[in-house]
Amino acid sequence: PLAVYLNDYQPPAFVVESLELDFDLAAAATEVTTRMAVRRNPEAVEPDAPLRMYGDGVELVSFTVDGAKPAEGLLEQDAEGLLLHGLPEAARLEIVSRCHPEQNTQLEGLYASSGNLCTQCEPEGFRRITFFPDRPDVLTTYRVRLEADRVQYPVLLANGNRVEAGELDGGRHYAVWEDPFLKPSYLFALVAGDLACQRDTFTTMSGREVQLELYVEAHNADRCDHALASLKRAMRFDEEAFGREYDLDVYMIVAVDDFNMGAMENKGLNLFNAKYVLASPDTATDDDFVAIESVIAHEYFHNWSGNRVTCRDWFQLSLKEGLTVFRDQEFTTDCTLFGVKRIDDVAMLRAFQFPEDAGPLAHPVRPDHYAEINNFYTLTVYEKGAELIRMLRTLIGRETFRRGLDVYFERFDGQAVTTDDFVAVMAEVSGRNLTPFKRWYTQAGTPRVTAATSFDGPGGQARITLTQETPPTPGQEHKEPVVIPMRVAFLDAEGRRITAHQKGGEVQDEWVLELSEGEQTFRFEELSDSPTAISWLRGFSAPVILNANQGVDELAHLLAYDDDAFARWEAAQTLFRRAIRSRIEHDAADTALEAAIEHALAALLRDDAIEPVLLATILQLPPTRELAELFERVDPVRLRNERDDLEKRLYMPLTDAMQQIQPKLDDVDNGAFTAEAMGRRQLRNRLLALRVAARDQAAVPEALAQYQKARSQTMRMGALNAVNELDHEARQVLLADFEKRYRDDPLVLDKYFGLQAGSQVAGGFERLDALLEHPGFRWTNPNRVRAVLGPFMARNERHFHQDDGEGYRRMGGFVEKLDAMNPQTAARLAQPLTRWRKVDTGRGEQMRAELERLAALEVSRDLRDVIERALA
Ligand code: BAL
Ligand code: ZN
Repeated sequence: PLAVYLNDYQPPAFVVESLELDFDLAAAATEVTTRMAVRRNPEAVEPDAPLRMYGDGVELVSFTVDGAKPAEGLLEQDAEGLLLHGLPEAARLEIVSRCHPEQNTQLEGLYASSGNLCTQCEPEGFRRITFFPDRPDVLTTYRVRLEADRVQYPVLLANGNRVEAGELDGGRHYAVWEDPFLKPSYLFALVAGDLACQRDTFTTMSGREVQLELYVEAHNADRCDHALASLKRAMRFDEEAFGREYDLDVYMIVAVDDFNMGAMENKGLNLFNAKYVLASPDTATDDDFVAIESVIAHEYFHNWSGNRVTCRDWFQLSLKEGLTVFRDQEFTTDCTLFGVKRIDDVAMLRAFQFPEDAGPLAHPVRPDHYAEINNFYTLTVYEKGAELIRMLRTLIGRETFRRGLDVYFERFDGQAVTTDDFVAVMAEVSGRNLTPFKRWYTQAGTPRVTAATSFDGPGGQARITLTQETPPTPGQEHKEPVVIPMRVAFLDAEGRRITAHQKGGEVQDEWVLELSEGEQTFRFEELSDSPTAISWLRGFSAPVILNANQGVDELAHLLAYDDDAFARWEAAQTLFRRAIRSRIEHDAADTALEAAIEHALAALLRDDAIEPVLLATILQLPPTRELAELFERVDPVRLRNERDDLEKRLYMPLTDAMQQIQPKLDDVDNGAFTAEAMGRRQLRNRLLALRVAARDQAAVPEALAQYQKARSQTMRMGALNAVNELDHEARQVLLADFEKRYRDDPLVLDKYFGLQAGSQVAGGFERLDALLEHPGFRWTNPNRVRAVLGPFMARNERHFHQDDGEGYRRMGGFVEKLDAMNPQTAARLAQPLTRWRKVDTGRGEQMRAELERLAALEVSRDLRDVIERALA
């Protein structure tokens, strides 16, 4: 496909001074009357350029300029939409157009979901509703009139404030909404439907009362409390932590069944995938509760980072997404315990973003070209983007960073800006030259850092030498060094921090070393003791792969004592990775290493002081997809088997120790939703799963009992997850019960789909077939499709990577089928196939063959873009 380049950016030829949209809504065909006042943009490059209005699948009914039809030849219709030539300095346009919500299975633009009508406009969905200069730097005010059947669509919502509503003849009614804030078209939204409303209020820091309205289907009305409570917590947090206040009188959230993304931050009217709204203890796990709180907060935080200050063009996507992920991470950190949020975020980054950054789809946080922007809503733009913000804060300090954010929001309020603008503000407030830092935005790939140390004994000196290198990525052969803030501390034999100073610096017990060159040495003087261990990259201070060549004893020491939760967890992870690597590379277990790990884990299990949630997190081995990054190419089936075997061997001798903790966790199913309570449930479920994995005979009946007695979805799923890899009757019994219980509850049924599809128990293809035939499955619903195909590719190595290629062919076929309905979701689901170069040659070639088969078909632009990059 043709690419769009950042360097080609030009300001729009026209500004839109105001916009009125009239919708005559019906599922089969909706007529839209678009009235806009346009004026030539003084910043336009060409003074007499035509007005470009994009349109995608929209029928043009009529078009007038200042009340008259444009003269012959002035209005051009092409593949991208409309081009209007010969416009004066200012004009009023009126366009009547038609779109077809019911036929819209792409779920972009205006579409029907469960009998309701709703929209998704980011990034380029607005052009599927009407013709418009649909680009994020065209901001205007919207007045929207919705008219629809009163019985079928009693609720009519759009952005802003409702200024008028009334009944009409013929069983119809209408509502008029005005949004006083300037916004780009991607933040437009409307909803027409039969929905129940749960209400609450929030009083802002300046004392304004905001109405909170959560719209769901009536049968879900009892699953809204958590989302509303989360929203209020997020609103308060944004005031307290970032000084940001909400600006409209009403904040609406609508739960939608069929939704491509997690949620969408449309101004004052968020649309949510129902999965990230609806929760009750019986239907949602603790993880679901946490995820909902985080997504609710994320969309709310966008009101400032994204809506009030938006992106100039889509290359700047991380301007709002990286910053908003950073903000939601701060919020969740505030709600959870002991650094575990940071660990969870790092684990996700490593399992998903690092592989992306090392594969054919690698791209910078601020890409410089794209063929299909839908494919750039990535872990790199979001999660790595958030890491960049975090590093900026580390480099300039918390207070300066906060001041910078205030300046940023104030200065650019109502504007569409760039990541350069953001960094420039941080440079201004800190007085630092951040130009070298900007390489993080323009350079793809995960830097590899090597650390070496030498010591002169007690009271003496220490030297740390750090080197960095970033491997090549597609289109970027040569990489420059980036600015890496490396947080370190030295620990003594009791795990206490050692003090020292850098030349001319103060005595400290923790440092942020700034590595900005290929190699640098940092010197420390007058160490108060000789270090037993070095705690590196504390808090994961930079998104890099670190090799510090630490010995097993040093890692065990960190695991036992480190006061930084990330570094403590990382010590265990490093040990696990080393053991796996040894098994794969030497075809044998390193028994001495594994004995040392077991010993360290045993000590951890005896440690009464460790927080349950941290213990649960540390005990978990890395997932296969993260481990695969340790190798150039690897047989994923073998890797999974080695991983599971290591887990079994490490925990077999520890089953008694694990069982002894259990009585302390017998009361966890208590309906409490504090971080402590959730952490204890997590530990209880982790111990159960590890005992099952370690073949503890007593654990399976305990899992059965836990399931049967469970009063919460967390404990039910804990039991199911524990037995899901067992070819055992217990698994069948529990799954059958679960299916029966939740057959008519789609969001919970998705968990059943995931368990069945993700299990490596023999018969994976038969189970897959059965799931796709299940009455609860629908190809047109992204949640259902993702629930089945996602875990099959992510966790079921045995079947997805079956050596005859059956898994690849099946998935390729499903991607092809889905692409005809929903290209955006299809392109996403195709991504595991793109990793063919990481998989052992025999399998890799079969994956490539499946991609080539797809490439030869007529596929969507979304899918073609992914396939072409994967094969390049
Ligand atoms: N802007 C798309 C959905 C999200 O990131 O919030
Ligand atoms: Zn976002």
